[in-house]
Amino acid sequence: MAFETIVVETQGHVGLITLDRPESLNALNASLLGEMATALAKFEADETIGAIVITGSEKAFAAGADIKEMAERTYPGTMLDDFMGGPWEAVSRCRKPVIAAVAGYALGGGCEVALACDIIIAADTARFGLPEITLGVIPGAGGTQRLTRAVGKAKAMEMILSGRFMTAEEAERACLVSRVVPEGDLMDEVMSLAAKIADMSGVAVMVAKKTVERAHEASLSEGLEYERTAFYSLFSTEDQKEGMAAFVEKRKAQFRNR
Ligand code: DAK
Repeated sequence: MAFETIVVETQGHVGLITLDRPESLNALNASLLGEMATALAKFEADETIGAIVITGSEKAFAAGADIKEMAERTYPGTMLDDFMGGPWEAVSRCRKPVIAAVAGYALGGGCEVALACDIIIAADTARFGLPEITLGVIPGAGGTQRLTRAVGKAKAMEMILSGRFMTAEEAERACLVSRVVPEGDLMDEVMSLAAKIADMSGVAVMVAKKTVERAHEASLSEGLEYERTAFYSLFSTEDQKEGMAAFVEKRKAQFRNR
C-alpha cells in the first residue's frame, strides 16, 4: 500500500513507521493520522511482526496536531464529526508492543503519540512538551492523564499550564523516557531493542504488556491478582515449555507464538 505522509518498512520481525511530513515538522494532520492507524492495523494483523517502532526525523518526532488544519474548527463541528477521534487512539489500541524513537520535537499531539507508546527511547536532542495552552486549548489525546501518571502532578502541571518543553535529560530523570542515547545511535538502539522483543514469545509479550498496563488502572491487590492469573495462564503455552526446556538444555529458545 502506498502512503503519502509516512514511510512503512519491515526489518526482520519489526514493523517501522516513519512520520514523513518534513515541511511541517511532521505535524499530525488527518491524512497522517489515518495512514498511521492503517499501518498499525496492518502490523497488528501480520503474524510475522512482533514489535512496532514509530519514529520521525532528526528535527522532529512530531510538532503536534496540524494547527493550520485545526485553526478554523468549531465546537459543534468537532463534536459532530468526532474530530479525528479514532485514529488518535490507534497506538493505545495496539496489542503488540510499540516503541517511540524520539529525536527533536515531540510536542502536543506528537508528545501524546509518544506517551501512548509502550516505551520511549529519546535521542539527546529530544524535546518534549504539551504547549496547547499557548494556543488557547489543552491536550486532547491523553496528555493530561498520561503525562501526569508518568512524571507526577507537579511537573505535569508545570508543563501543561506553562507550555514549557523538557529536555531529553530531564525527561529521563522524570521517568518519561526509558533511555537517552546519542542522536546518531537512536535507530540502531531502538531497532535492536525492538528485534529483541520481537524474538520473544509473542503470547508472553502480549500478556506482559497487558499486565503492566493494569498497574495504571487497578489497585495493587487487583493488579497482583491479575498478574498471578496471567502468569498461570502462560503455563498453557508451547512457548513456556520451549523457553524453559531451552534454558535447561543451554540453547536459545525458538518461540513459535503457540
Ligand atoms: N502544525 C502545523 N504546522 C506546523 C506545526 C504544527 N503543529 N509545527 C510546525 N509547523 C510548521 C511551521 O508552520 C513551519 O511551516 P512554514 O511556516 O515554513 O510553512 C514549519 O513547520 C517549520 O516550523 P518553524 O519555522 O516554526 O520551525 P522552528 O524550528 O522555528 O520552531 C517549533 C519549531 C516546533 C518550536 C515550532 O514550529 C512550534 O512551536 N510549533 C508548534 C508546536 C505546537 O504548538 N504544538 C501543539 C499543537 S496542538 C485531538 C487530540 C490532540 C490534538 C488535537 C486534537 N483530538 C483527539 C481531536 C493535539 C493538539 C496539538 O498538538
